[in-house]
Amino acid sequence: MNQRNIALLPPDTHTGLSLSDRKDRAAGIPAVIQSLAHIREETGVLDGIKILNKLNQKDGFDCPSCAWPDPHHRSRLGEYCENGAKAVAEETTTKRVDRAFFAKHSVQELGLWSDLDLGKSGRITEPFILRKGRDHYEPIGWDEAYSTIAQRLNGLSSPDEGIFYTSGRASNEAAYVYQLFARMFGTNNLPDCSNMCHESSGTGLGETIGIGKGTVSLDDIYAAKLILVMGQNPGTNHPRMLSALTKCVENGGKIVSVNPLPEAGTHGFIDPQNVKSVLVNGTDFHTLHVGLRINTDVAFLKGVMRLLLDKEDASPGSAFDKDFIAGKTEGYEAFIADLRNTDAQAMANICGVPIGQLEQVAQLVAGIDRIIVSWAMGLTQHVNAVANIHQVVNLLLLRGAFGKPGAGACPVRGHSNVQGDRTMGIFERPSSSLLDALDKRYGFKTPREDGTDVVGAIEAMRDGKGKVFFALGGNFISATPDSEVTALAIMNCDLTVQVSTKLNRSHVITGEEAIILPCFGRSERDVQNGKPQFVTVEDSMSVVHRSQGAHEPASEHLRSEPAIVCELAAATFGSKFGVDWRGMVKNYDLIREEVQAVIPGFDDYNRRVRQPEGFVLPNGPRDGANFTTESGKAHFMVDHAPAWALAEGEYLMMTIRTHDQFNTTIYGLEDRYRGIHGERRVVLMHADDMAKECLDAKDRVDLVSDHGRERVATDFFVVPYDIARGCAATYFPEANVLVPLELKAERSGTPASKSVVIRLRKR
Ligand SMILES: Nc1nc2c(c(=O)[nH]1)N[C@H]1C(S)=C(S)[C@@H](COP(=O)(O)OP(=O)(O)OC[C@H]3O[C@@H](n4cnc5c(=O)[nH]c(N)nc54)[C@H](O)[C@@H]3O)O[C@H]1N2
Ligand SMILES: Nc1nc2c(c(=O)[nH]1)N[C@H]1C(S)=C(S)[C@@H](COP(=O)(O)OP(=O)(O)OC[C@H]3O[C@@H](n4cnc5c(=O)[nH]c(N)nc54)[C@H](O)[C@@H]3O)O[C@H]1N2
Ligand SMILES: [Mo]
Repeated sequence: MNQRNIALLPPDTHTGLSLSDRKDRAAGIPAVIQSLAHIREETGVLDGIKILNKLNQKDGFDCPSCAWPDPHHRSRLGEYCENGAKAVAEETTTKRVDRAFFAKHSVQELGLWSDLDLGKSGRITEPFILRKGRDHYEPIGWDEAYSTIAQRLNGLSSPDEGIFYTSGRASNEAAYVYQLFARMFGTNNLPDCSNMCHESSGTGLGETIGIGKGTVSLDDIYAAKLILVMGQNPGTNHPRMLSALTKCVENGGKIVSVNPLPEAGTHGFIDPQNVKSVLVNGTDFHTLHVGLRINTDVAFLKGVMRLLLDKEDASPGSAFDKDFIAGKTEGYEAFIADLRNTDAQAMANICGVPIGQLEQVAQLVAGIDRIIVSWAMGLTQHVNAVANIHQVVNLLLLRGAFGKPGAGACPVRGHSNVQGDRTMGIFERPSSSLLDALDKRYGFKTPREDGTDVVGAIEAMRDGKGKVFFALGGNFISATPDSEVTALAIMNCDLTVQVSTKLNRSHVITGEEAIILPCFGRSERDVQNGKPQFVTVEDSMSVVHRSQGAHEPASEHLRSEPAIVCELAAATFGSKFGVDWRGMVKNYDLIREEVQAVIPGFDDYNRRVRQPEGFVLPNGPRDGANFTTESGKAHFMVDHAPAWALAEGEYLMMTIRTHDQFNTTIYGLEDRYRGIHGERRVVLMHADDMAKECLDAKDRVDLVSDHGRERVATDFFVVPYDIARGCAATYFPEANVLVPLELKAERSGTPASKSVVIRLRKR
């Protein structure tokens, strides 16, 4: 147990709140000004522009921000957005966390810093170790670091006491060798950020269409007649999606947003790179905004489908694609029987919206098959999140909206290579076909028992069953639910290791001993054995392509992620498995040859990925409505719509991102589109609810969640906002302390961080 006296939570100090009107259109010139301001401050103007010119270009590097795909024709003016530029500024900062930094600041002191200040301290320059009983990190050589970790791992009484976390920025090459390393070590304990993110999408899609991935391409977005954007804030989190939505609207498509908040990017877009767009104040997307309550999407979708059924009854063939349903699906009868018992008005009441809005959506849906539903965390982070995905698929199946241009399911991934990491085998519940392929290739017996996911890993560490925690990127402490519980769990470990670029809270709240292994960022040049290397990634639409940085690394002592994993494997296993780990480090083509031999869809990997646009992985449902379920048919699913049931004084809280952060990395304090400036400890509430609670704007409250025991997030400002009544919104990660570990999605295990019941306590 780490006995250091470290603050378990970040400080609750205030930075100063000011409010302005919210925007109903995203981007425009302010976006350009903001990107340049971050680049100027962190990187310097000349270097910054040079690096940005390589961002998302065919010969350049993949943006480390989101997983939105690149269009065929890349703009030479810049194929990136404001938040991509901020991510690059953050990575290419000229500030450094070096020996002098750690000599000056103890971990106890760093524990009192905000996430913003920790992140802004700069790039880590060499490996560091926090030895048992010491309060300061000290430098350690790479070889000693590897052998220390290997020794600890080899000393565990069972391989399952090792936990190997991955954040979704790791390349395919790093991810492949990492999962191989963990399985050769003897465990499937491979939790990843996906467990907290799109796990519910993967589970829900797998159960219905047989593949846990989206089924659309960018061309489909351009060709769609209707896109339902559900539980997603693309203006902030996937800004380049707005260019695609603009094309859709210009081609006559309609956009409906379904969200408790009216987010700027789903209402309109001013393309800052297009003079005409700036002059005419952009493109209006605003077909319809359904401002439903949090976690009422099942009710919304069932209500719409009930209205479609009424249309179909009144005029057969007008609302359902009967041929598609008969030929391609099963479970229709049970689904329709349930729908007949569903009252559309009751569903509208649960959502807290007029039934007329559901009728409008049903009207838009009936008669067209070019329908796409896109979604992100608003659908996946609830207890019944998997049901949300089922109902999305049901709607698409009724219209036969699979395997056709302009149609399909579009879960918009978060981290830039989170989808690729899964394809490479980062999964705590691997398929037996993957394990069989590994056994065959390497002649060893892979562990067959499922490993722990994120929540399971926290429980294991809390209960003394997880002893060495290794993180390939990310910020486990701040990203996970129940911050105090998680902090104590991590502190219960013997050793925690972070492979990272920048400092974060996971370097401060650690096991008894802690090691930091600093790595290259995406934008940086990776030369091995005198030869420049590239890595590969998979975007949200299953396109696998190259990423090659060109910028001088932040320090000469950094290593690449594939090199770190391979060196660690060599130190841990010696020559045991006969794998040429060091050979793979010298030439990443050799890693890709391993991938090709084990993972389906990667034939001729090294040649195909050198094509300027990479290649697209096979996807049955997308490539002709060939569902990859056991029966070959897509399944209609029956799910119950949870009632809206809160006691007096209770609110349902979602934790969301501001416009000025990447997950736990805080870029600044501006939530520009929402008109909230200078402060992150805010709780957004409807004015009527505030009046009910006798609260005025900027009043200070503690937020209390009573799930099993009392959890408190202290000192938040109340902000009146255009949010559904009965709902509240706070920012992630400040409010994670309120998310109970045991509150998670059924079957996918995703923390329900958008469904936390809270009360307010006035200060
Ligand atoms: N700049 C930037 N880009 C990012 C990230 C970032 O932090 N910053 N993070 C990346 C990652 S890892 C991810 S996963 C994605 C996240 O992308 P998003 O999912 O867009 O991010 P959130 O801020 O969590 O927003 C969720 C949205 O869902 C809505 N919502 C919440 N609950 C419900 C509900 O019950 N029903 C419906 N219909 N809507 C609901 C919220 O109002 C909000 O608009 O973005 C990726 N891209
Ligand atoms: N309450 C609440 N909690 C949430 C969410 C929510 O909406 N609400 N969202 C969840 C979601 S969707 C996700 S994906 C998770 C995110 O969980 P994580 O992926 O664990 O967290 P990040 O904040 O993305 O990780 C940031 C850190 O990654 C490191 N890093 C940056 N670039 C690199 C790189 O190139 N290589 C390496 N090795 N390290 C790098 C830096 O040190 C940085 O501090 O959080 C989840 N937690
Ligand atoms: Mo995510």
